[in-house]
Amino acid sequence: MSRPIMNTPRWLALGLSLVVATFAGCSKQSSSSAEGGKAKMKLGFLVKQPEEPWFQYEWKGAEKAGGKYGFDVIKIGVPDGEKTLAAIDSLAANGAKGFVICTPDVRLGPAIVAKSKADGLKVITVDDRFVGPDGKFIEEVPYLGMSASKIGHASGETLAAEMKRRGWSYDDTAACIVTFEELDTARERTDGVIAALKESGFPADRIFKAPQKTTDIPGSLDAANALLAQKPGIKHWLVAGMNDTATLGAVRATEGNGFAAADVIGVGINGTDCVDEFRKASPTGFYGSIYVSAVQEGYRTAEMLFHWAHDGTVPPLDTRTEGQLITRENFEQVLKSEGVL
Ligand code: FCA
Repeated sequence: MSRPIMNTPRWLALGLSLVVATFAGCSKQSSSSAEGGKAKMKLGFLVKQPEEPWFQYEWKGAEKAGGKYGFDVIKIGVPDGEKTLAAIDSLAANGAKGFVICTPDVRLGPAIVAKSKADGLKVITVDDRFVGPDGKFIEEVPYLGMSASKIGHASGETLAAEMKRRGWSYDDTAACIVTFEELDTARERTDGVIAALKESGFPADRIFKAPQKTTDIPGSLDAANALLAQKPGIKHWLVAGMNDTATLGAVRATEGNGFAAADVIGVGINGTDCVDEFRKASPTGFYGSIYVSAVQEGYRTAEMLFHWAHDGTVPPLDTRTEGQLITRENFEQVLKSEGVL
């Protein structure tokens, strides 16, 4: 390399060395961290449904932690198993130290763990906990997620209280609970809703499950439509599901079947995916949501992963988050104070 430069005219050699110096400076600058000089740590944050505001807020929280501790967050949407495994390889190729994941399918857990081990990456699960071949949770992988049953209970209690406030009778009211029982956190939430309704005195034989095939609005709309078609003669509907999307789809189904907003009480979970709904000029059947902080979940999991990779602090294996009711009346205030809006 030195020979051609030695034979090059002085002006060109000077120009070349300037170019080399500039590039060296650039790359040093872009990879240096707040700690000074060292390459910035890279951590992945993989989510199953990047189109859901919930997951966008988790990313926001992870980036906040990255800003504080000086690491880069590599955000990847992983809607299926193939994309998940490819994303893990690409993280390893990019020099990442580990990743937080909400997997598209909890049964991918063993494959994700095996690939991460082979690639030397640390893994933390958020929201949806890995399940092993024996059907049990893979407990050695650190997990952070909702206190699902408790949050489901809060949703059911809200339905019961609002029904009471509206003075509806059990005789012409029924509950449509959109379920996705193959996912544990979802089943625990909807079981919690149903338990709370029963505890409030709501008749068990008027609580109907509507299983959704996909966890999006079309999936819950279809599920609720099928149920509504089978249950004529109901005047008022209580509607709930594992998240805002599940409840929103079912509320849309009640509208499509001719129910007025005043005859429907829908309660979601997440509190992040119902902002547009609350902002509508007139109230819909979507009454409230049990808000859980996605920003905090993203921040805390990314922070734990950073400490694990940086100083070897192994994260707690099971961390649960709490929820609070938001409605059209208080959502702006709560979400603003949480830094979501
Ligand atoms: C699951 C749901 C998300 C969110 C999260 C905490 O992954 O699909 O909407 O509720 O749990």
